[in-house]
Formats: sequence, structure tokens, C-alpha cells
Amino acid sequence: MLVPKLRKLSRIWPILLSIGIIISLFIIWPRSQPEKYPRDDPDYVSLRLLEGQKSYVDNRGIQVVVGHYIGDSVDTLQNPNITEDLFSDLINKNMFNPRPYEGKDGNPVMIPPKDFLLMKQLFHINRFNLMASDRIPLNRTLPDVRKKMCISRYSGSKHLPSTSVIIVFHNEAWSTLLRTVHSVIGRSPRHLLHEIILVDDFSDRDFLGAPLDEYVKRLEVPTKVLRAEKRIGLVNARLMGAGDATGQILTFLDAHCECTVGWLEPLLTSVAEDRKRLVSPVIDIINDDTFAYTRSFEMHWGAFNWDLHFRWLTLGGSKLEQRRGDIVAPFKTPAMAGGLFSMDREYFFELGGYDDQMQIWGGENLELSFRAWQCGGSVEIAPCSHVGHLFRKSSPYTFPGGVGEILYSNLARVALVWMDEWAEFYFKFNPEADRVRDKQQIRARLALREQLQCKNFEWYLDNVWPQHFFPKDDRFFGKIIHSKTKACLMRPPAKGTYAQPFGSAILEPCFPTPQLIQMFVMTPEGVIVTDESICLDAPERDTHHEKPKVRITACSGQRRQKWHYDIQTKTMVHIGSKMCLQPAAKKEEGLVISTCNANVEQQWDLEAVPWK
Ligand code: UD2
Ligand code: MN
Repeated sequence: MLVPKLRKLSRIWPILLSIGIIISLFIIWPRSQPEKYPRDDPDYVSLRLLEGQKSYVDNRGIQVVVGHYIGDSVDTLQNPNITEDLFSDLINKNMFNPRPYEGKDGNPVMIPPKDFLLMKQLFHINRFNLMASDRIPLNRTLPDVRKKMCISRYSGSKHLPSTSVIIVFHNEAWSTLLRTVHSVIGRSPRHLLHEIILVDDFSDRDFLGAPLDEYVKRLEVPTKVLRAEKRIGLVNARLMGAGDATGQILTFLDAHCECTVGWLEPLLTSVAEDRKRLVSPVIDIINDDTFAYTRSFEMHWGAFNWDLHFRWLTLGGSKLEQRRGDIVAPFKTPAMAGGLFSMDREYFFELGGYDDQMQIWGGENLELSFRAWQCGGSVEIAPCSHVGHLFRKSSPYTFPGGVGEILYSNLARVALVWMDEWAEFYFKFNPEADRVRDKQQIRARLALREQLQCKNFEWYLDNVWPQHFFPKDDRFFGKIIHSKTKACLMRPPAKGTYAQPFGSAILEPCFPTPQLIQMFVMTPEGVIVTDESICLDAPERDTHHEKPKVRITACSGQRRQKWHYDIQTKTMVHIGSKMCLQPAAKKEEGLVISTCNANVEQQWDLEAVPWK
């Protein structure tokens, strides 16, 4: 009975298989294509790579803003390909199985089509391609991505203080965790490594227990594993590591990084020159799908948006001019991404360590950045130091108590302790944070601020981030309303999951309660800016169009983004072209500038909205 059936099958299975392969190739092949490695243009950033992450790229492709999106926690039922049993079986297995040349020089890993199903199932565990990671040796080679000048600049760094490297982790994969460790050992001068401290934040994977303890004993740099007795979150795990460390400098890394040659010397040099500096490397991108290594922009600094989410912004205008002379010198940044930095150990504690009331994930990077700046320290990026980090689209682990509750509580603490009037702005437009505001016990942190005699947030904005796009008493904040139609100027709404706030400026009916997407700041310099550092922009000369289009794009500081509001005529004059803002003939075409004519079409009302 079975035999003829099998025979029949044996005739059609090659056909089925080839169809399967062809379909899979179509789905997966384009994603596994090697990224064009930017050898020629050192400041090229692979925009395609960033696409899946929260990334905003303006039409000229200069500005890239990457943020982290937190997804839900591990939920096996969401993935139809995987059963509870299979999942619990898979997560405890260490399937590390390196092949000598896989991922070499930071190249992408190619998974053979026969493994695609398992690959997808494994992806779910850590929210990155675990199968790819498990095929790459722990000591894979990476390109030297530094500018040439960096090599001579740091060649004399023999007498630097040494560092304790602290890596905290919760349920990290074996291959990514140990590739981090081996890249530290393999690419740092031995005498600069005091020790490596791994802090296990209550992981439950078998292989992260005794096998890890055994493994680290064999390493040539003293390495220990500290273990939390309950889930304590990354802030308390880092505090645990820092408390145990004995090196003069602390260097923190996430548990899925790869350091490139020469990464450590610039960080230690900068801290050695001034013990009150917190110094981050340039964070390159390890692709979550292929593990390809891509060099990232050096000319980005860190800041944050109106929702207090960390953002990379392009270093523009005068800031860039100042750097012309010495493009590899470390530069000051308003905030750091959080995971990768060096600082003096004693200064870390003098400055108040971390806010130990912050749970699990989020907020600590801004808290530490504000505290450093406001209390007499500084935050820098050393462009000669490059470390790769595996950016994921969602978080793989649980957030006990709920993602929202945890993240908003952490951010509420940041705002309440450090941001003065701007805390009110944050709470006003972030009801989720407002809801947890009163639960925060912050007395100890306010006492710290007092004791360290820290400066206020206005000082921070004025001096550390003068290009900021937050409201302030010297500028307009509110709605820009078309007088005739009573419609509100609005930035283009986000399309799908990943916001793309560039495009045409549009006019829509005003929301009854003020919403951030209809709020604009107009600075004394005449820049009309909104959240995410995007500006109202029009060409100074456009010989092709009688009524050139007005766009919303990355702020550039250029004259094409300067406006003047005439209270008498109620017109919004574009300074570069001397033309006036008005709606386009067709609504879907948004806004244009046109010869000023005192027509009611060109009249606008600026309706201030109280923000504090
Ligand atoms: C970024 C930072 C990260 C941290 C975070 C905000 C970079 C590259 N990464 O998010 O360091 O500042 O923003 O909080 O700048 N972990 C624990 N216990 C937990 C949760 C996480 O030990 O309960 C570990 C985790 O295993 C990892 C590190 O903390 O090694 C950072 O977590 P992440 O990689 O999920 O954060 P990431 O890179 O999205
Ligand atoms: Mn990370």
C-alpha cells in the first residue's frame, strides 16, 4: 500500500522541492545579499541596513536618526512555526557550531535554503539570526574601519590607565556573548585590560550557568561571572559589576558587541586626559539578520526627541566647521546611546553611579548624560574608536510589570530629577508617563543633585545642545493655523510601524486637544522646527516652479529654512525667497510659497500652547 504512494511521491518531490527553494530564495535571498561595504567613502552609512530599524533619512540622505523600538516580550504563540515544546527545547541548547571562514572580515553569513525553517524558528529566541551567529567563529576577523589618522594619533598610548570591562546580560546567546568577550581580548593591548566582569542578570539558560563559569577560567584575561539572585535589570546589574571592579577605568559594553582594532585606546586616552569625561565609541552596526558588519557615520551625535527617546542626529553647521581642523578628535555630545562607554571608576561613584530605582531597561542613558553634563562632567564620542553592536528590532526578554510601566517610570524619573520645567512639557504630552509620575520616589536623587550643585536643565539646553528643538521662553511653541480655513500645519503622519516624518508639510483640521504632530517651535532665528529635528523648508531659488513646494525635512541651519512672521499682515515670509507661505491649489499637494500678495490665503495665526 505504502510503496506505490511513496513511488508517486518520489516522482513529484523533486518538483515540490525546487518550487520550495525558488520561493524561499525570493523571500530570503535579497536579505542575505552582501551589503556593499563602504570602503571608498568612509562616512557612508548603509541606509538599507537601517531601514528595518527606526530610521529617518531625508531626501538628500544626510540625516539618519536611529531609535530603538521595543516590541513585546517572548511570546511563543505569536509565531505559528513554533510550538511551546520545541521552543523550550531550543532555548536551552547551545548550538554554537562555528565554520572557519563564516562571517570573516565582517561579511554577511549565508544560510543554505535547507535550513531556512529552523533559522526562522531560532530567530525568535533572541530576536536575531541565532543560526547565523552560531556559525561565526568567536574570533572572526573584522575590517579596520578607522580613518588613517587614528593610527598615528594613538600609537603612543602605552602608559594609559587600565580598565575593567563590564558586560551585563540576560539570556544572551552563547556565541554573541563570547564573541563580545573574545573581541575585547583579541583587540585590546593586554596591559590595558585589568579584568573582564560578566554580570548575569538572572538568566535561565542552562549553558549560561556552569559551562560559562568553566569557559571563562581558560581565558587569558582575568574574567569572572557575577550572578544576580533575581532579575535586577541592566542598571542594577551594571552597578553590581562596577561595585566589584578594581580597574581605574570602567568600560561598559552590551553583551552582543564586537570591538574593532584600536577601539580601546581612544576611550582610555580621553578619560585619562580628563577624569570627568564619559566617552563612547562610534557604534557600528551588526546586522541582526546576516551579522554583516557595517561602519556607521562618525559625524553623528546623540540627543533625544520630545518623547525622550534617544536619537542620532547629524553634526551640522557651525559644529562641523569647528571640527574641520581635527576630524578625528573626540567631540562633545548632548547624550549617549547608553550601552558602550568608558569612565573613571571613582568618578562614576562620585557622580552617583546610576539611579538604582530604574528597572529592567531604558532611560538610564539620558539620566547619566544629563547628570554628567549638569554636574560638571561631559559626554563625548571618540570617532577613532569603533565598536559594532547588534541592533534588534524588538526586545527578546520579558519586562516584568509590563514594558510601558517600566519604560515610562524610568523616563518619568529622568524628567522629574533633571529636566525642571521641561519635565512638565514631557508629562503634558506623554500621558503614559504622567500616570506613573506620582509613584516615583526621587528624594535621594534630588539630594544628589543638590549635593553635587548641578546646573539646571536650561543651562544644559543653552550650552550643551543649543541646536535643540524643545520649547523655551525665547521662542514660539504651538499651532500654526491657516486663518481662512482654520486648519493646522502638521508634519506628515507616520506611515506603518516605522515613522517617516519627511515629506510635504500638510494642513489638516486642528485636533481639539493639542497633539504633538500639530505643534511647532519657531526660534528667534526664524527656524520653524518640530520634533525629531525636522524643519519647514523651501528652496531659495526655483526657476521651474512659480509656486515652489514647502517640505518638512532635516534641519540644516541653512537660510532656506528661515522664516519671518509678520504680525501686521499675518503672513509667513520665507526669508531666502521673500515669498509667502500658502496652501497649494490642491489639498493633497500640501503647502507652497508664492509671491506675497496680501490675499487671505497667505494669512496665518500663531496660536501659542502652554507647555509647562
Ligand atoms: C540601548 C543600549 C543599552 C541600554 C538601553 C537603554 C546601546 C548600543 N545599547 O539599548 O545599553 O542603554 O539602550 O536602557 O547603546 N540586560 C540585562 N537585564 C535586563 C535587560 C537587559 O542585563 O533586564 C542587558 C542585555 O542583555 C544587554 C544590555 O543589558 O546586554 C542592554 O540591553 P539591550 O541590548 O536589550 O538594549 P539596546 O541595545 O536595545
Ligand atoms: Mn544591545
